[in-house]
Amino acid sequence: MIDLYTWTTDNGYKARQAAEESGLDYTLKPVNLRKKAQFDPEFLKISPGHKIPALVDHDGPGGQRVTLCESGAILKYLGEKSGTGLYPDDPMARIKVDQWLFYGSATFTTLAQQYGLFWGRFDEDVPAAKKHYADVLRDMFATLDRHLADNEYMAGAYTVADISMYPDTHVHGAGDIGLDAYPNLARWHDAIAARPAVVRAWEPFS
Ligand SMILES: N[C@@H](CCC(=O)N[C@@H](CS)C(=O)NCC(=O)O)C(=O)O
Repeated sequence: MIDLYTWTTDNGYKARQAAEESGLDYTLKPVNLRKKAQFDPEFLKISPGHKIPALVDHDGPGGQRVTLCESGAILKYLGEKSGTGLYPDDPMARIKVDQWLFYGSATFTTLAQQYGLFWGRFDEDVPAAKKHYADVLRDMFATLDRHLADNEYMAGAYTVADISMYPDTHVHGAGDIGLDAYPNLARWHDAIAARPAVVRAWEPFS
């Protein structure tokens, strides 16, 4: 059984989507970031940098207990453990999945979060930063749109690479940036949004 520590943020939804797609048994453990629950000493043992998502797998490799943080590592772990092809076995297929999974974790979400910070959460109005991150987000949307013109998904079949970029595309595609200028990205987004596992992953905590 897996305990999945998460909250209603982009990285949190990535982990929930991967857990739902994996078909593995898991228990949702909400970590209320508004109440600073990520600083609970017990949670810090799992996620030393006080960030969701994180997981505990009580039946990891060799039956051992595994703790893991970082959404990219969690997506890869769940994809690999599930044997569903979400993280493929074929070394050639993995190379491109890794490329886009790292892009999603290290570049896309990290920069999209700065857009969200300056446009939605910063008390001070900083026009230069707002313009910079809006340009950066549009450039990343254009990058994905060009790639998806010739590819159904980011790296062959539907994989954790797609999961790593869906939440920020979903959130910002519904906002001021929109998806109208990015038809291939919109097609990809809508196909993923329709997946039953994705619908379940975005349901409110019960
Ligand atoms: N690189 C990390 C980033 C995780 C992250 O930024 N988590 C945020 C929510 S999306 C968080 O837990 N923030 C709370 C904090 O930093 O105290 C990942 O991909 O998992």
